[in-house]
Amino acid sequence: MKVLMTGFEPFGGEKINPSFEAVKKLDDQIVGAHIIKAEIPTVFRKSIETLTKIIEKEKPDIVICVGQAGGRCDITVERVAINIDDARISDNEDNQPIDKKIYEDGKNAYFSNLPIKAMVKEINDNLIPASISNTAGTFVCNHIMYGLLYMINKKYTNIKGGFIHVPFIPEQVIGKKNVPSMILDNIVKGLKCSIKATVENEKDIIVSGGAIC
Ligand code: PCA
Repeated sequence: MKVLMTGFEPFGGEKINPSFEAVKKLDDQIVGAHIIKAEIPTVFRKSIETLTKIIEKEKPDIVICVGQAGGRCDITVERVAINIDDARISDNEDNQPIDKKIYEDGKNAYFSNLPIKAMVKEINDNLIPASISNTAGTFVCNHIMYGLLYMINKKYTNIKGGFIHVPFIPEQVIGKKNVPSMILDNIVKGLKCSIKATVENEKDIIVSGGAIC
């Protein structure tokens, strides 16, 4: 079993991105699965191209992309990616698409095919806060999640794939008021729990993870 874990380059003026910092620290072997780690440019299109090349080379069974969601207080397992780029800030190569479809021939949205509820449960059972998120935003994280699920839908139907957002780590919030953070070790543990849940749950569990608003 091969699991590809990706994190992003820093963006938006940050010096580090906790997503790749955490991915880098994962063991090479988790619950018997071989873990491959990669850093993805925080750039529209190029992010999907980079991911595609790695998938073609490594042929993973599972792909979990990870990104920073500054301002969120827990680890959020994303449910859905939508077919739109709408960038509030420029990416790392000064692209700022507004209301552009990611793929003209793609569906409006694709759902993660990871066992998202089992992932959240496993993280919470290990005493780390996590929840389901029903929006990955409209920046590069939604973009790559959509690109991954488009690829899975069209070509790599055996791959299980999806996306996790992680909070800032404490060093990023020094001097910022009322901005939550999570220590890197807990983010790493959370990712490890997600891998375990994905490897061990062919089908998702049925528990509520919904939100009223
Ligand atoms: N977070 C951004 C893009 C890269 C990252 O780590 C996002 O949430 O879209």
